[in-house]
Amino acid sequence: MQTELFTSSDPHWLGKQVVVLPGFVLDRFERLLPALRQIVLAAPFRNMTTPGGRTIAVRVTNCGELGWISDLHGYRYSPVDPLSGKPWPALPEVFLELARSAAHSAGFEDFTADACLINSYLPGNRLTLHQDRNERDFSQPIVSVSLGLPATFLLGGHTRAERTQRVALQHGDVMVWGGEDRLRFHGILPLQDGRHPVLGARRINFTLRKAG
Ligand code: MD6
Ligand code: FE
Repeated sequence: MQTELFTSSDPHWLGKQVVVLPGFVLDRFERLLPALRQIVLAAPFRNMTTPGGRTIAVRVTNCGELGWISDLHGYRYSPVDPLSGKPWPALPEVFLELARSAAHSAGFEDFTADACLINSYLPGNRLTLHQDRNERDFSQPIVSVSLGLPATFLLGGHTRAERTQRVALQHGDVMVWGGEDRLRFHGILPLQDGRHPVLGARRINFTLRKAG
């Protein structure tokens, strides 16, 4: 089982400032999982609504000083979980260290995340092409961690119409992107059915950001 072998291989550059670090989190997974469980107990996964009134199929939660939210008033960051009225759970040390070290591997020094958006996908769920532009400072990278079922990530260009490349993301992979690639369109194809030995029939992605 890959989670026991801690298999990782060479970085795979998809653009000037987008890189996949295969298996980068595998040796931290045992510490990461209990931290993730604690977060989800305090701030459960939930479906949010788009500003247009549609339900977002992928369920989300957050940790950190700021959490990404969406409702009829728009997409934005909030220091408070709207479900509980309380601050989001703190960013665990293992997340912060992972973010800093993955960013460093991609050439971004001194990255300090203050927000972490956690997505939970069930088979069939997809994420349509979008840009991440609710953060204040686009010079800061985003560190994205994939756990559970594999997914196909679509990496596009700076306009929605540009062609996309397909990137296979496996359990334990980390993608880091920033700089000139920070505002590229991207999405996730519908999740294929399957079962991960630890996480079951789902994929969890979390993205570490400097939002404020
Ligand atoms: C996902 N990721 O992998 C969705 N956004 O499930 C994202 O939307 C994303 O991976 C910004 C930066 C990195 C990402
Ligand atoms: Fe995104």
